[in-house]
Amino acid sequence: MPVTQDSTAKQSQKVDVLVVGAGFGGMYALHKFREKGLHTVAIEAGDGVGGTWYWNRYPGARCDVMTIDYSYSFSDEIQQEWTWSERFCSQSEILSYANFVAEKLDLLRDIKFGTRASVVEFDDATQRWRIETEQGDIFDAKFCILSTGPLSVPKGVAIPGADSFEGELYLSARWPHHDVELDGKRIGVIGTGSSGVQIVSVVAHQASHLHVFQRTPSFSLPMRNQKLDPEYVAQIKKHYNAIRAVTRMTFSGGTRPASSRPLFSVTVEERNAMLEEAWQTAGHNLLGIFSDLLLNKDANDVVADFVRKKIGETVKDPEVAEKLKPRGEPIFARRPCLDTNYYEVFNQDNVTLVDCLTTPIERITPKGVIVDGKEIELDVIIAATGFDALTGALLSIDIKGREGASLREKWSEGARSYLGMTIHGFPNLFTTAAVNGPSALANFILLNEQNVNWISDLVDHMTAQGHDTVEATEAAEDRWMERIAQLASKSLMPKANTWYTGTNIPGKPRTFPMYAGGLGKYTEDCQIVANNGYEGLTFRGQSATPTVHKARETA
Ligand code: N01
Repeated sequence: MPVTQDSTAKQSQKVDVLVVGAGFGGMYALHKFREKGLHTVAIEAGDGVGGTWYWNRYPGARCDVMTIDYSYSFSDEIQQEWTWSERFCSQSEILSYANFVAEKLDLLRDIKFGTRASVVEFDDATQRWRIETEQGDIFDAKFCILSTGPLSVPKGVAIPGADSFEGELYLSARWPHHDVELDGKRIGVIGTGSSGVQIVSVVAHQASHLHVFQRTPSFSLPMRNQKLDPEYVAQIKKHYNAIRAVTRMTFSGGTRPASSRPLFSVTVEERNAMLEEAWQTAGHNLLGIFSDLLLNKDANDVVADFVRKKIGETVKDPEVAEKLKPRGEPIFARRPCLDTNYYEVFNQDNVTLVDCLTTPIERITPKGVIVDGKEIELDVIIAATGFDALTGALLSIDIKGREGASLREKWSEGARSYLGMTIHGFPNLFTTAAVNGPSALANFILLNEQNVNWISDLVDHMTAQGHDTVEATEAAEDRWMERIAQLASKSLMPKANTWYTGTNIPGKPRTFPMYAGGLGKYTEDCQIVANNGYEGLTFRGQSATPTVHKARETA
């Protein structure tokens, strides 16, 4: 594809690797490729590192993966130097960690902040990528790595009248960087996914009155957060590398329990005791104490009933409790929330639950929100309405591959790629922790490390063999997509209307575009591809004819 005249007129910066995004994936990619001696530059739309933790600074923002797992494992020095204060850390502590790593690795000098990629275009003549930014930069790169994150494009407030609101309106995923005074205000929170649940649990104690606008209720489990005991931290640090070696091969990429015991293999009394223990110690353990909760609907129903019972026991008003109980979708098919006293706040006199399933928000007015024909007056609206997930950030960029082929067109019926890292028709372009890999189903930091390491090994292989470009074959991509579909077909996760399936965005094709076999199995799949001489990839050298490495049938 010849580059446009307009573009050629501008001065471009030539690099070996251009990384888009400076969240945990982009930061590690920058470090890894720079360490190889490749001239690597990252661009980042925000004004700092941290990705999701840079943007999502809403009240109560906290990670639902344990901190001992949710941190880089590639550097023992970083592991030993950094000490987490809590079992599940706050956004501000995670952002401090990202900045600590950026400083430690001296990353900032090669990141261009406030810079958003707008066009990423392959030049067939030079076999290189041209990356244009909204700010007018042009990069000319041999490799382009898109670490744009699965949850980085907020859905916004698609409710009529939102622009007319005269109070303060905040998006949870674009929370301002200045202090927001919420004490004593009339607040409305729209959305009850992970973000909304965390916000509600905090602002209920600040608001003069809080209205929670809930459409689909989420299952929320008690986080049971706690300060980390120094002796425990010392033990973790002593054995960190061994712990990481194990967690990398688990389903989630974390140290939480993962049993091989099906739910109906124990007596009713035994399973009730196990469910109760998980509820009392750490709600996220509920997913791991039995092996079949994502596979067997009857087993899943038992856990869903258990959580519904807990909601009923916590919320005093039976009508409110009933509305808070999720029904019609398996538990864990919608990502479960982890909370601190979420259900308890509905016992407060200053908290009202508005059931938007029976009485949807009709419109937003200058003074508040109209529901069921009545205006609820508000000073502040917080929209925690979710994201155009998995594909939103990639498709917000105009990506054109060989012969001008458009990624938006290629993905019009759903995202297609190989291993969630490389796309047929888009040579030397890589995605990390992206769609068609485990993505948000796995510990995001360990997954990013695995992806970047795999891509790095592939680039080493190309250098050794004298190859200039690499891309997935169409056949390998087809087989990988069959594997994604086959794994999803065994799981209950595709059965809900969520950002997992794309149904939260009107017009988006319904798919389940994540690898549902777990991080460990995925890592094995990627390793097999490498061990078999990078099967399923086509390499081209400057003088050589294309070398196609045929993919085997995946199991
Ligand atoms: O977004 P969501 P999120 N009127 O899509 C509702 C990660 N995360 O930002 O389902 C009324 O889950 C919508 O209702 P419905 C985590 O992976 C992690 O909360 O469309 N309601 C839903 O209730 C998570 O899964 C952490 O019926 C409207 C909500 O908005 C992912 O991010 C913290 C509406 C959106 O929920 C996304 O979570 C936060 C409307 N017009 C996020 N439009 C942690 O690590 C939308 N909704 C803890």
